[in-house]
Amino acid sequence: MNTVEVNFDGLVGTTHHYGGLAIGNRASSANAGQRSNPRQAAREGLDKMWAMAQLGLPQGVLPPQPRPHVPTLRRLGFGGSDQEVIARAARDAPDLLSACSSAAHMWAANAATVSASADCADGRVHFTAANLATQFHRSIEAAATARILQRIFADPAHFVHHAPLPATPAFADEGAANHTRVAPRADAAGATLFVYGREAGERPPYPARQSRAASEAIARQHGLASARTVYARQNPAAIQAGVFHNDVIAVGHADVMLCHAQAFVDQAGVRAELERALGERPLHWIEVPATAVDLATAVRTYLFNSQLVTLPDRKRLLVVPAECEAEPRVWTCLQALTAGDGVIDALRVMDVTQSMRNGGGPACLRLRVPLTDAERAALAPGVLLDHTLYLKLGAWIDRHYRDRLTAHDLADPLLLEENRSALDELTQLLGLGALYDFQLENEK
Ligand code: SUG
Repeated sequence: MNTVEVNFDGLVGTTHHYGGLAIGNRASSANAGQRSNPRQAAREGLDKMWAMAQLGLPQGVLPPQPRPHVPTLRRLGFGGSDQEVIARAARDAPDLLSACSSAAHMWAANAATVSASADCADGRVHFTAANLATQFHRSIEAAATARILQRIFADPAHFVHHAPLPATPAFADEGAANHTRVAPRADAAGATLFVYGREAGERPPYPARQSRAASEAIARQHGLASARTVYARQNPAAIQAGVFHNDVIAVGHADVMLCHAQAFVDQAGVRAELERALGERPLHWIEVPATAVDLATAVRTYLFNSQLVTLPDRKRLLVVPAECEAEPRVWTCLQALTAGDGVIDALRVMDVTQSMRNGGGPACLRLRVPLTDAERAALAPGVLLDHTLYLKLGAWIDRHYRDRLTAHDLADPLLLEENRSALDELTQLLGLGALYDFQLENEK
């Protein structure tokens, strides 16, 4: 049984903009109100997916969600036709229109927590779509995310879907960005690391998004063995410095954990627990000291928001954001990491600037799904990227995406029509059938 980690990247939506919406996310605040380029953003994301596919890695595509999200605006009291809803929101509450237009679903690392079948008691792959309850603009994603995942991973013989956890602070859940599977042998049971920012009832003075109770609930739902499950608390100083998700300060893959020395509370204890959870099997724990890269620089460059992947020739590649190359201290550190004992063999620089300006690096854009050959064969057939689909998606982006967008443009009623016709065509390109509310309503 051959198990491979399949990355599913979120395709950027047509309304990608800089709303300054995400509390605790430095890049989102710093770039609030800047003009965005949705076409470039979507292109960068697609080119990243294609670069990974060309390395011989299976690469999946997650479709974007409808935006502006008219049903949410209606729930908030804006009435009339869809166009009137948008016009009223633009006039009376432009911040709500921005939140309901956010393309934040592109950061698929927050879409769900996914457990490999080898780790789950019933031998199936388990999914829990994240409620993203901490930030209003992201909480809108959960229902559509759950539906998209159910459509792509539809076969109940292989896949189990759990409803998002109750959307309340006690169970605030940000998905795979705070969840890491380490598994020296991908097809044998691995260890699961859940990282949380706060306990359920706590209201710390820093913006901690993930609650421990949420992670514990997911571990129960997925049937994870408690002896192989570890809970680690984020270092409050890291959260304060802008580490709003654990994947901004640590990345784990296979038998490697790469993290900053100030990632966790009781870091040595976390390491020991993870090693114990893995049993005899070795774990390469690589720690970058603050003297080499301080927290602020790690957050600015997103050094740890890298994708660590195993190539078909078994070599390990670290895919880092372009911002790392521009910062000499970080680049030196990365050179040293890859010059060593062969744990990480090579580096690849990826340009996802449009996403980075909203605090989303290469690792934020992808959801990892470990799949056996049989599970992979059970996927919806049209979502894995090949050259034909890459070309089709590129042409689709060129046809439907604007090359500039400001907060002011969100009031444009044409944007909704553009989004719907783009998504309508996309569901055909990906062979997913009617998927979105606006399509299902039209079918009635
Ligand atoms: O939730 N940014 C996202 C970035 C998510 C990154 N994901 C991971 N680290 N896995 C967030 O903070 C900004 C949207 C805006 O301001 O327009 C935003 O939502």
